[in-house]
Amino acid sequence: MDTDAVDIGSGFAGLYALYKLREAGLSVRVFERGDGVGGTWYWNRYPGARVDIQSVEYMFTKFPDLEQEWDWTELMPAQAEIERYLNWVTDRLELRDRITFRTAVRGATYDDQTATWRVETDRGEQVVARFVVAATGCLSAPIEPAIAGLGRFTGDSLFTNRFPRDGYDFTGRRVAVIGTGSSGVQSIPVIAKQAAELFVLQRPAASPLPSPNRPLRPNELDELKAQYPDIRSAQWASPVGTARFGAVSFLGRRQLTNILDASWDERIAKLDELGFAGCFAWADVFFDVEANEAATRLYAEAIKRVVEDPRTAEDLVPHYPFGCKRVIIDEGYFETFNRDNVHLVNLRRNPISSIVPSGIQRRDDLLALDVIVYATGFDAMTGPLSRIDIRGRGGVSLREVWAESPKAYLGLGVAGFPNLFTVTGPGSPSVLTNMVTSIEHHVEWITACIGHLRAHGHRSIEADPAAQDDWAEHVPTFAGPIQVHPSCTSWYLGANVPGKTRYYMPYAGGLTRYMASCDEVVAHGYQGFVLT
Ligand code: NA7
Repeated sequence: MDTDAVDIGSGFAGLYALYKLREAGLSVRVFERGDGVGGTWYWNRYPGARVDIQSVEYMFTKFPDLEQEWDWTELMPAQAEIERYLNWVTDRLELRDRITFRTAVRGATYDDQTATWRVETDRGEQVVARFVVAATGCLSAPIEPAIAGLGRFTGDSLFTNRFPRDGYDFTGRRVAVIGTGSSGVQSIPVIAKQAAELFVLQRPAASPLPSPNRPLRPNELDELKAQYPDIRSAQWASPVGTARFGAVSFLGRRQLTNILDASWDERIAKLDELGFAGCFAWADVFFDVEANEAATRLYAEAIKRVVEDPRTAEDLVPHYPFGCKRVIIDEGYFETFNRDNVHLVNLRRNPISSIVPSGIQRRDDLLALDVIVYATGFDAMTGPLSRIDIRGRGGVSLREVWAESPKAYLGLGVAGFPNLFTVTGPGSPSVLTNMVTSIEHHVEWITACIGHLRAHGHRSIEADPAAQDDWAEHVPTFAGPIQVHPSCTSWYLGANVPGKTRYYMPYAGGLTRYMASCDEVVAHGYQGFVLT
């Protein structure tokens, strides 16, 4: 063996895995395809990129000394500040020299005889390790949009999920943004301020809520730092790993009134009081499709209050249940459509036919452009690993296994793939919680598991297929009628990727309940896993 463990990726998960495994006495090699740390926060450097968790909670929670030294400047930090934080942590914890940058893992093959993995990189290096920790992230496999002629455009093509490192100056240019998920919605207001003309190419309308972001006030951070121990305890007791909600705080509050029991005037009064959030601050909206539709009608009213052109306002109303997709926060998204240089292009009415050298050909017209920005999303949760040629026992391909059924026991391990840990795999709560808190939990569980194997002389651990099936059946039971609604094309369901099995991948039962399940598995001698 060349090393005890290979850790793929150096975002929050990869860095923490490296730290914990090294602390546990393992030798670790980390491969990172970027030339810096940060993972999601390295690649997604598009204008306006920002997290929707409060800064003081979107950081590692297990370093009481270190956290006192780091100063956040905003309530919800932007990409650059998070990337700086992760670089600072990397250096403070002396992690950088274990990371091989600009090197992607291309394949990994399990050898049953030796219970080891042979990991191959795109630079031709081969490393044999007992364990592979896939800290590959949930949203790191970009989708190439299935649009004819993609490579033919002679202007600049940009992708939000691998945006140029030095930024891009849109000044004076005719720009199209394709996609109105988080990446589109966050970047559009910023690009609109620079571009000569901006065309927003919308397939489904977004349903964002205004961001409460602001600079932290003088002394505010000092006061928060003094409360860090309490904040951390509250985070770990919270089902979503965050105690100080921000953007969507009303979602966490218990609502008493049903929208379906309220008159139109009462609904409007809530809108007057809370703005966009008033559309969803009702008890029944997330559990009942009819109530959700009523909330969307109120949302249409909220849009009309902001967007001056009636046809644009109408086109911005979503046609799927609110909350089935990832909730988005925005900074001035709807207001942007009042600018003279911004044009909403409704693809439902007039779809894209192809990309042509001069721009985008739609069924009924040609958009002449200088720049196309693709904000078209990711093959979430399974994509990052399916794109690596991972071969488990008997040469079985993880890509093929997951193509049929994207499952992992506790989201952490897959039957047939011993000693491979999937830090935030399908079946983990990860993306429905504060990612950092979940990552810390998952990594600590994995580290303790490896410690147990070593202490008891085991060579391997592997999910039992029956336990994995039970877990895979259990996971979607927490998703309600809104999350799995037939009109929903969310990446949670894999519905944004043509041909992907439609299955609600993340565990929606909450982090605390999930942690209890993980503890129980351990208490019963790693029940549901086979140890050899
Ligand atoms: P999302 O949320 O998956 O959004 C991608 C958007 O791009 C969505 O509106 C898609 O429409 C649209 N899309 C995808 N392909 C096309 C084509 N071919 N033509 C037109 N429109 C298209 O990705 P984001 O990067 O914005 O956000 C991902 C997550 O990152 C987010 O949820 C946060 O957790 C952070 P569709 O819905 O597929 O019809």
